[in-house]
Amino acid sequence: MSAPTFAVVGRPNKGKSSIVATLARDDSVYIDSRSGSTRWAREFPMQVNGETLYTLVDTPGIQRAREVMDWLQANCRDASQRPQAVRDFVEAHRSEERFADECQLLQPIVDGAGIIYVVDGSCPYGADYEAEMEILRWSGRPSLALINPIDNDDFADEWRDGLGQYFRTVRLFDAQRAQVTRQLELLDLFGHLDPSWQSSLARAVTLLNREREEQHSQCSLLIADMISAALTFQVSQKLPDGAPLEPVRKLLAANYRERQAKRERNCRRQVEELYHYHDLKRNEQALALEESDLFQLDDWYLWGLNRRSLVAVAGSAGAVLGGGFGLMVDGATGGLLGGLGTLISGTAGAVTGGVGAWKYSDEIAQYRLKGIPTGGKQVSYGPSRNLNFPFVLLGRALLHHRLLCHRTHADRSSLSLDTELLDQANDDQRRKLARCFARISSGKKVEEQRAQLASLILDRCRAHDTPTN
Ligand SMILES: Nc1nc2c(ncn2[C@@H]2O[C@H](COP(=O)(O)OP(=O)(O)O)[C@@H](O)[C@H]2O)c(=O)[nH]1
Ligand SMILES: [Mg+2]
Repeated sequence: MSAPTFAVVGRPNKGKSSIVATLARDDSVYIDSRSGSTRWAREFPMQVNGETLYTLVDTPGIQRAREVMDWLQANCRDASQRPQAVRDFVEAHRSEERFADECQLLQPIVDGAGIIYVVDGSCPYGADYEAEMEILRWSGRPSLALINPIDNDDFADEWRDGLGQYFRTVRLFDAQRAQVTRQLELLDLFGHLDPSWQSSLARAVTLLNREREEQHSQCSLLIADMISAALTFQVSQKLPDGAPLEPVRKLLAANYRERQAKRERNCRRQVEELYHYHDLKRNEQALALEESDLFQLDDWYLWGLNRRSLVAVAGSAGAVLGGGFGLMVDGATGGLLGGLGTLISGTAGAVTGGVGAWKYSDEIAQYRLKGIPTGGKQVSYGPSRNLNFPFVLLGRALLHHRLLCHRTHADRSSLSLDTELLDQANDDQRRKLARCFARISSGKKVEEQRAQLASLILDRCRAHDTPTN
């Protein structure tokens, strides 16, 4: 059984190529605001694991419908001859420049493709569209019409009435913003247009759902890995006796920051690949870590936990870790800068309530200094004991995932991540997350904790596919 083919047809600039990009999940489909940029019909197969589930054909815009219709009427005796007349038209005009676009778009239809007719819901309906709809009807192929609300859906109702005269099935479908569930509904609809497509498209829906679940699952592992690595990350540098500490300190912090940023970028890229985005431009500021106000407690609510949540989280993380998350020797930075001898490390005492958390609040990580046998000292920076740090990483990764899930392959704007995070977690989820983070930080049952973290993230990933309208 061969996979169905759909020809996407309509006037120039109505979003045909956008619909192809969205439904074929292909960000290489050419989309242009200039009309008439598509001159040739081009096939885009939708594949899952190498199997083609259906094929979409992007076509040039219809421009000479009236002339085509005149020819058809002049060359057809009765309604039974109409599909043949359309075939004859293509045969007779194939080599004519004047009808090149029309022949290109009618060819896949006479070859057996189903028809997806696309109009713009922000432009008024007009009788001048009727010739092209009539031609499509003459072809006798199963068809449906999509109203793409390019700027708005102001004229959707009149389009529905007009289109309804020519197409049995008419749907509003936002070519650039339709969420996955809407896309799958459309496939299901195609399955009902022609009995011979039904089983192929039912299978397509099943496989696409399965693939989506697999993508979310892989994605949550990628994010969990990124956070785990970030939590245990440390940079260090040898310091000869008598050498000044300050330059090394700066260098380490810069190195730490750069590598954390790179880890995040890699994770974003891998997640995008997972969802078949190969060419996505992304605006995201690297985490400024220690230099910005981002990690000052008062601003954290934008990214991670606010004071109240932090108290809840600090308690449960502290309970897990006992002394491991110990209070810092006071005056972290001041102490280190003031005298080389001040070793900063965790000492006894659990984080109790919020107090300990406040202490960590202004530091993303601490420096440690220890003597080495061959002389000199080893300065290290990290791993981060900042309770909010993994929440910030998670928040950013989930924002990226959510935006990715809510976008289509037709949208060529850059993905802007510099927006406020919406923290959708409740206190219970936060506590669970905090416990995972704390255990990973302290090296306790890391594999198990990472799997647990991934499963907490997976729930959030799945939720991003819940339709928003
Ligand atoms: N805002 C918005 N723009 C769209 C939408 N669909 C298409 N466009 C834009 O309209 C122009 C033409 O789109 P395209 O898909 O190339 O139309 P085609 O000529 O019919 O293939 C492009 O600039 C698209 O970005 C949509 O749903 N929303
Ligand atoms: Mg196009």
